[in-house]
Amino acid sequence: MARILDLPKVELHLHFEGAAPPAFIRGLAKEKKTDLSKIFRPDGSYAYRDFVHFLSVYEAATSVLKGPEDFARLCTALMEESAKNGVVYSETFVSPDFCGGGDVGAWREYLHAIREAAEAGEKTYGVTLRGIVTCIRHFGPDKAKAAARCAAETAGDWIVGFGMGGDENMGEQGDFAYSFDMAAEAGLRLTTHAGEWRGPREVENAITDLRGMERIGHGVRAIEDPRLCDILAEREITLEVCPGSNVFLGVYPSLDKHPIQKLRERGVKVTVSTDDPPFFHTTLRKEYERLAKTFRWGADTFADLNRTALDAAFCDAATKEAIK
Ligand code: ES4
Ligand code: ZN
Repeated sequence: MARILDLPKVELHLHFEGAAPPAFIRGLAKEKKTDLSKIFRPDGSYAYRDFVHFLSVYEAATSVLKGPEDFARLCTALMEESAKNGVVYSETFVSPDFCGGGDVGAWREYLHAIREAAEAGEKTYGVTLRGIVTCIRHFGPDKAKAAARCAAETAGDWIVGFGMGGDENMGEQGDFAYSFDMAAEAGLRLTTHAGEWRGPREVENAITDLRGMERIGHGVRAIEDPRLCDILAEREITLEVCPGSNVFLGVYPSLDKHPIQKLRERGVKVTVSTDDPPFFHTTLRKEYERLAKTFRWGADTFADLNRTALDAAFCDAATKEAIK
């Protein structure tokens, strides 16, 4: 098991604010004299009932992250935690909606602070971090356009992708085509959350109604449609699978019922990530440990998952080469 847990890991699906430990958020709330007691349980963990409530608790927690400096501190905390888990490369979802409200000038200031922390963190912790600008589906297509504009203006060696998270039951993937097109034209690579709460049609919509989709966040419910699995396999669309998140939120009742193994067997490219680790009481090491036990995966399987993840990473070839 130690051989598996100590493997160098590549993580592709990690929400920046969702990586904030509850103690970190409580500390900021205290500094800012904000009462956040209703989002914490007596044991100090985040308190929410279901996914939609999770999103509102997430937004409440994020509300105490006020300026660029707070996001820089969070970046350092995230990288320290990633390093503890043996992560060598990580892509994280950052949202202009939480960093200046979609204003390009303000976003640049937040991004500058985050990047400075990421560069320092790379030296201190040996983790390479890249950003995926992420719009939030339940904020609607207009807010998504503002996020895409921020993404397009800052596309480059650090902001490497554009994505969408949020409530999958709100609107349709195609409502956001303008934003995804704008991001793609700026050279950004694309991913979107799909097939977590809605079924396989949502994954199909993501790859047909949005041009150039290369990865899908979650995407696990594609397993319900064998023909769709064949298409994903053939097009080498990579799923950013977050098994612990899916089980914690009740998408599947337990890990042994999770389709990650079946997706692999069908030839779909899958990777493993944590989503919002402290919210789901997980870490990447815990994910590996549970997967190894449940599916009897050995070090070779995990090495394969990490190769797939590095192949599907949105950074440039030189960065990948330096990680190998
Ligand atoms: C999410 Cl917008 C957002 N933030 C954090 N986690 C998420 N999962 C799905 N959407
Ligand atoms: Zn997610």
